Amino acid sequence: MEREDIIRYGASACWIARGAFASTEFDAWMDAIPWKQNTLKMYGKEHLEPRLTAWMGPAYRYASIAWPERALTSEVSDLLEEINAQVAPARPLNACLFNLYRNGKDSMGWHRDNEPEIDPACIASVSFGAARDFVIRHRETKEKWPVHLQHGDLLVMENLQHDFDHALPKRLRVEEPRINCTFRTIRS
Ligand SMILES: O=C(O)CCC(=O)C(=O)O
Repeated sequence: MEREDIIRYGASACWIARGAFASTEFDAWMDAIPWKQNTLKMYGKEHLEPRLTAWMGPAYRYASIAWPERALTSEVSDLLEEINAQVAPARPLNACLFNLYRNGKDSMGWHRDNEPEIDPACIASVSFGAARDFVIRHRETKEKWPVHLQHGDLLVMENLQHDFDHALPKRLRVEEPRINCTFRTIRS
């Protein structure tokens, strides 16, 4: 697997393995995941998240959304095992947040994956379907690193959650759906 560095910044790193999972079929994942659209409560108002999501792993909470523990299916366990073998994080990844962007109107705003139960040492995501731009931004300097993620790409963020935010901006010309499976280590 060939690794392309996106960021090397002190102890923080982001790298990508292009097409590492390109032989995986988009439709298989579309059908295998129990997608739902959550409502986010922010400043006393409710908003539908601009994407569908699902969770497998120990109980986890972000913003106003609480995911109960849910066992990984065998397909997800197989993918997780392959990613753990390829990335070799110090503490194995054990959970997955799934995002389905139905088209380019769906998106994810600037955020960090910095909930206390997540080990920030390694977060690894795999994308299937439409190509989309993923952007990383340094929280202080505001420098940005855009990454064009395509079907089957593996993106790994190591110790990136303290100093950097990331986002998946809208791209109104994109008509096709995209799935992103973000594997994390939930500390017990
Ligand atoms: O869809 C993506 O590539 C980004 C997903 C993401 O930022 C997240 O799940 O925290």
